Amino acid sequence: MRYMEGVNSPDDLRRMNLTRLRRLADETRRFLIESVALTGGHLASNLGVVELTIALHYCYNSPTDKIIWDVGHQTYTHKILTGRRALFSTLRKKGGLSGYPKPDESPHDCFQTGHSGTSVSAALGMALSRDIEGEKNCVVAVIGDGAMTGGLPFEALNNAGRSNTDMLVILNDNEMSISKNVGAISRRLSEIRAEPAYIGAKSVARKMLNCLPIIGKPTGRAIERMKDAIRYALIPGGVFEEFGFKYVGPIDGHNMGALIRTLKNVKKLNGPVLLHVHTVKGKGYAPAEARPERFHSVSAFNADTGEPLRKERGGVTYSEAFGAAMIDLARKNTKIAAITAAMSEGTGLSEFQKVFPERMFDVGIAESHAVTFAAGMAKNGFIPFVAIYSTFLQRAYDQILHDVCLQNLPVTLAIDRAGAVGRDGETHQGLFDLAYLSHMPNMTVMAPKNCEELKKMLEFALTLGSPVAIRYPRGSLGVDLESAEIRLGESEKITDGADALLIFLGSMADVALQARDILKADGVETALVNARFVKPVDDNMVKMIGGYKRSYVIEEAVFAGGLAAAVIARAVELGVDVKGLRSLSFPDEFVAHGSRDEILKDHALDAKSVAERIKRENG
Ligand SMILES: Cc1ncc(C[n+]2csc(CCOP(=O)(O)OP(=O)(O)O)c2C)c(N)n1
Repeated sequence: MRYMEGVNSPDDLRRMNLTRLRRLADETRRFLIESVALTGGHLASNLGVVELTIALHYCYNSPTDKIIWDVGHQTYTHKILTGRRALFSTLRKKGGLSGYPKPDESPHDCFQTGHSGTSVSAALGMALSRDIEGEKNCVVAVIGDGAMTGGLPFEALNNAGRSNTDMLVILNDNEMSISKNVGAISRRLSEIRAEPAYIGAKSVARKMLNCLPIIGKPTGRAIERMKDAIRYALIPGGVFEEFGFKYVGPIDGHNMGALIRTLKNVKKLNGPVLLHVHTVKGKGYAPAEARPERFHSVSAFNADTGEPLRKERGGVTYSEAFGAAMIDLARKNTKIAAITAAMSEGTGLSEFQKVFPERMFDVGIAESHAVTFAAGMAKNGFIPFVAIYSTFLQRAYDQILHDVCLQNLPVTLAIDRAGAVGRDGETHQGLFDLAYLSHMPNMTVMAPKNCEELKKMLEFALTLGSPVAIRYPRGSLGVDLESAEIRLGESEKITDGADALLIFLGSMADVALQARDILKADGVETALVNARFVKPVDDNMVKMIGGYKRSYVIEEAVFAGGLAAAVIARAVELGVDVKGLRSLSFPDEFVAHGSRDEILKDHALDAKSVAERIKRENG
């Protein structure tokens, strides 16, 4: 029998010796590869933390002790050890296991994550409130070196370092974000890992610490303080010590014995401690070790070769079209620059990076900074395009409002993954961007119906000389239609129809066209309009509503602040009767994981449901 089968909770781990724990790590790694090969999911980050997760659950008593996983994409071993191994065939499927920590799923998931950089703040909140209550549990944040390129972890370190509360931050340093990590902190970490002086200091410190009793009951605060002092004095942790953390490390994150020994020792230190663990992203699976960025998030693949089982749904993706259009634009205009927040691959900018390295900026996982950085460039005469996923741009609300819109700067936000993103679930749905953008003065908000129209919108953005947001979905959902010239605040009529009016926004073009065809076959003639603009919304389009008994606005976003809301607001101003208007959008709630098609169907936003509703209400 595999050791894995006998582990259904962290308690089962504590009955195992080191040899068995190591065997368990091997089995877990094998299981992860085979399981993710079938379902898809995040692989490389998970393979990197197998030993660390086992050691953490061995040394800490979850859920009484709190382990907070930054981003949360690396929690598969945590899920396996906390009784969810049998659910792995349902990973990221509708109704199945989430790909991220989810308190609804298990008491061991003590904090929901999905966006990077939140763990240290949350851990500090838990630690300080614990202190007020006089409770004794431990709080641990596990954060990657990629996440440390963001500002939030440093705000938290700054706050925690002076708090003197007992908490542990584990820095899981694998030298990678999704791609190779960037920036000064990353460089400093590699220096710490490499410098022999540090290694020497570490072994001196270890010898001295070994002379003192470290296992068993503490023998008094004096010894503890002395140990702390030795450690603090001899082991340089650079920036972390300045923040007021005791720095321990770097240690090998794949050496189970060292991990357990160190965690046990660290538990005895007082105040905030940062443990620097060095791991290998993709560890133990050759294809993932060789190309960790490709195995960061994968669809189903052949476990023997690492090759994908299916090709992605055909056609050029919006991200690819964006990247290609950017190269074209940058060739014609030397002031154009591209900015990404650690997602050059995902946003389609890898090729731009090669062609125009001096005009491409990967700022790390720092979306707020990306936007204000763009504002600075724009103020200096440049024309920056900031490519960020809809869900992550939520981070930059004030920077868009206060730094870009207030100064009316020519910054274009290229908002990728807008709409229902599917398997990543609640934390990643791109359903809120219209809501957070459409009320900003000076902002123009657009959405294209296909890649060709995206290119036209990017060109059009250049002519405006003011803030622009263009939102487009994941993949290649566009419809095969020509695009008329773009004019500010003008929609595009696709078909006439006397029975009902269906206005669609960007990514819902395919659903709208299919619904129109179903209705036509049933004898219902539907007029179709491509809204193009959410802000400014087209007055003529709004006025069309007055001519129909029933009209519909369909969009891949929440109702509040979206196209339907904008249409209604404008209709009130224009005196257009909107009694017959119906909104087909997402409700005021979080949308869980599932495929995009399933999510649309569950919200009656698929072509069949839309057609049935229009027919029912117009029959
Ligand atoms: C705010 C935010 N921006 C971007 C992402 C996309 N993202 C997911 S994981 C990741 C890299 C994280 O690197 P690191 O923290 O080092 O963890 P690792 O994957 O290396 O374990 C990125 C950029 C995110 N989750 N949150």
